[in-house]
Amino acid sequence: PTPGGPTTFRSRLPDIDIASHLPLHDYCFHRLPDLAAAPCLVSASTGEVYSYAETHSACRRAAAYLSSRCGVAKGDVVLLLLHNCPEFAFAVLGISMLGAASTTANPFCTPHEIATQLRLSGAKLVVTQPQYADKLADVAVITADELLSAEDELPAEQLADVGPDDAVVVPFSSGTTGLPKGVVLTHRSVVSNLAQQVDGENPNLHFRPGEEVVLCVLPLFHIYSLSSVLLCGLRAGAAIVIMARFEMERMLDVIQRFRVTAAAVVPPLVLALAKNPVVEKYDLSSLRMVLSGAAPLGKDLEAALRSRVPHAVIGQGYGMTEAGPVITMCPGFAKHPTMAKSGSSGIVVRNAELKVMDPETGFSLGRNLPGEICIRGPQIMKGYLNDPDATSATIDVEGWLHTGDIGYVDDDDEIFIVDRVKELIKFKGFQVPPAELEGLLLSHPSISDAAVVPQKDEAAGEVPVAFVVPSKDLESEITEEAIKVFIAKQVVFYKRLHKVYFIPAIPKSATGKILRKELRARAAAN
Ligand code: AYL
Repeated sequence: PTPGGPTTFRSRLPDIDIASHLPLHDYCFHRLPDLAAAPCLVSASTGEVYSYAETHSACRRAAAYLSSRCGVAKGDVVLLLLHNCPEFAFAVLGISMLGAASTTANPFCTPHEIATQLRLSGAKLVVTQPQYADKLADVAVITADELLSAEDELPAEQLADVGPDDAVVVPFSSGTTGLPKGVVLTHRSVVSNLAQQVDGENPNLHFRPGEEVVLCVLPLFHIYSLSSVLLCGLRAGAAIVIMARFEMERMLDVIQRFRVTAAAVVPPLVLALAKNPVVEKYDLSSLRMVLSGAAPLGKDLEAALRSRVPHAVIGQGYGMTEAGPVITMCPGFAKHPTMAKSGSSGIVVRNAELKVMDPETGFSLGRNLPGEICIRGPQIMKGYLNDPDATSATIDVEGWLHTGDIGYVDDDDEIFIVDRVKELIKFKGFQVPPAELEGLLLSHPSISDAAVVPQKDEAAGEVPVAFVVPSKDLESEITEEAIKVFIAKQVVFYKRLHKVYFIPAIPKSATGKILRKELRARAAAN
């Protein structure tokens, strides 16, 4: 409630018609008749090119294989444990055709992390590369190359009857608090959010059909690359150049060789592009847009990159897995671009409402006043999988998704993200949920209490650091190094602790909540 009614903000661009009745695969391949022979997926490592017709056919064959050989059917969940490759796309869209859903995980995750996601998602099959297969137990496994071993495509009459409210992608996110949870994104939410980016007379993110060459170096198991690179690229009719992993010189070579025109990156990659002298050896003149997202991009860094690629528009997208994911996008990427200020994360996507909520009063705030960013529209998640409590703590009864990010809207409708009030730590754009590390620390016999908070870091943005209360008597036996190793053995690389501070007690509120703000300040002072 707000005196005078809530203040809501909308896009500077007009609303559009969204084909939200379409299943994701039909929505993505709508340009197939015009672009059948145009390049769609390009494997940077093998040089192999799949045209739109070949990509569509490969998705249909993947669907046939998953259905007839693996028994995947409507309502099922399949875990994709893959580094970037064309088969990632075949799997996601083939699974969509069957009315099933993909849940995605980093193949560097530990067997325990993967087992947890398998259990929570209810996945009955894993698609992976051979080198990761030994991380899996008690579940059916196929390798990515098997996907194309079906002779025939899935017959049209076997395409599942898919409704807009069926799940299609179930990425994992810890949201504003607690452990990672399955985020149920439906056909409607994904299609709506893609449309909000690339559809309409004046797309906010304009990829030119049959001309754009988009770099897919960020991992597709994260929603940023899956949405803004792969699925937006397909919908818009771009060529998508897929790199299995990030390696600086390889990436520069790929940009030069394939004349990449649009690159989606994260701030640590901007840092490398802006500062690494090796960049001078390559011709990056083909680049016309560089999108940075998943973590804040500093003004200085943006300026440093601008001097390296003066011909490209540099701007930010801001989003959250639960939001479908994109919330704001730089208007400089539109077909008819308008200026965005340095440090801005762009304007709210079309066909959506954004409000800024005062965390103290719950009232919505006007321009230039920082508060919690909330977003509402057809694109947000249906909810957390099997977790109605977490869902209602995140999406309120009026349909607003609360992001846990603090930001404001300026006089030109641009959004600036200035802080984060949720627990989440972001290492190079990857999610590090403190609750997960705290749980592991508490399982250590020599630790009686623990809290994990972010610490600013030049290269990674933030790194997780722990405050630890040693158990009585065992005090002498525990070291910072031992705790770091204890955690490192159990988690994927980006969740490793960078520092451990021993303290006599964790500061807590009267209700027992960790006073994270206080610990963040202490970590900053160290
Ligand atoms: P998740 N500036 C500041 N913080 C950001 C930004 C940004 N541009 N983007 C994301 N974040 C933080 O679920 C913010 O705290 O999704 C947000 O709540 O892994 C959290 O990261 C969400 O983390 C795009 C551009 C997707 C961005 C994204 C967001 C994906 C990150 C598609 O085109």
